[in-house]
Amino acid sequence: MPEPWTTDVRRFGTIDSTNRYLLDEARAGAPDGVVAVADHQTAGRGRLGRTWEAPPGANLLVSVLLRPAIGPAERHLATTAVALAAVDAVAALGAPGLSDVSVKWPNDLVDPAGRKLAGVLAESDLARPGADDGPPDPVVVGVGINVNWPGDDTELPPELRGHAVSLRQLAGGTVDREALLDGFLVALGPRVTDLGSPSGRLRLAGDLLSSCSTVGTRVRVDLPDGSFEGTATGISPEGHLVVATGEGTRTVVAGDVVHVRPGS
Ligand code: BT5
Repeated sequence: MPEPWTTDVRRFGTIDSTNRYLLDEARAGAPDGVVAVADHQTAGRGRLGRTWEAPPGANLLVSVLLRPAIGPAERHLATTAVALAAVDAVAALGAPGLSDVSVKWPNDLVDPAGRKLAGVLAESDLARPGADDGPPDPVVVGVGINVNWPGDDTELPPELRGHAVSLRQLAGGTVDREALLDGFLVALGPRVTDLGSPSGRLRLAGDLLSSCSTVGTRVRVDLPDGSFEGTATGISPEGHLVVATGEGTRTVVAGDVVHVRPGS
């Protein structure tokens, strides 16, 4: 069995948020390579103040502390590295039904029907940049993967019905969370190594392109100052989404993307 990326895995029964925990650890000087895993989060975070839902003991809730020596323009690739490790780990479970999971840019894992299987949240503390001669600034990347919840749509809150899916549903039976965590930590090693070199970062962007169901799709991009529509045509070397619109090409660094079905 290949080695896991780290052995510093801190386990929690109940915690507010594994991302919050590691951001605090990072502020206190914790090094690259700390992992936090929880059975239950009382304040699981999504992006933009949204929440991440998971009942106790059912799903994988894990965050990793990275200190990649990369500039702000390439920080998206930290999300990419973790999302690709999650895709790798799901595929490594080897169950039928789990090989068609893709990445919906910027931070979701989805099934072929577009239902959300997992979400990735990268947070950094750029208000407190590190000293020039200190370790690189931290980025905490958390992923929530729906493993054994929901068992079916009726278990979901109404707003998630038809929009969320679990590995259990896709595999047709319960899935071992520990095996998934082990696979994730193994898959993370080469992905994090890739973050540290220009050629590795190109590989991450290329692998994101191969795994990304957004590319080739008609999309609506929601930005803080408005929305626009176009066709997603590629991924930039920094991991950003390239969208062709009637007025030319736009590169999206951050935003919410909706896959628009023709005619909708
Ligand atoms: C995300 O945000 O998808 C990032 C989720 C990251 C969660 C992990 S768990 C470990 C670590 N610690 C944390 O505190 N967070 C991270 P976003 O793209 O904003 O999506 C959030 C939206 O997804 C919600 O507003 C719901 O609509 C939907 N959602 C919530 N829980 C879900 C679930 N279990 N499955 C599918 N969709 C869900």
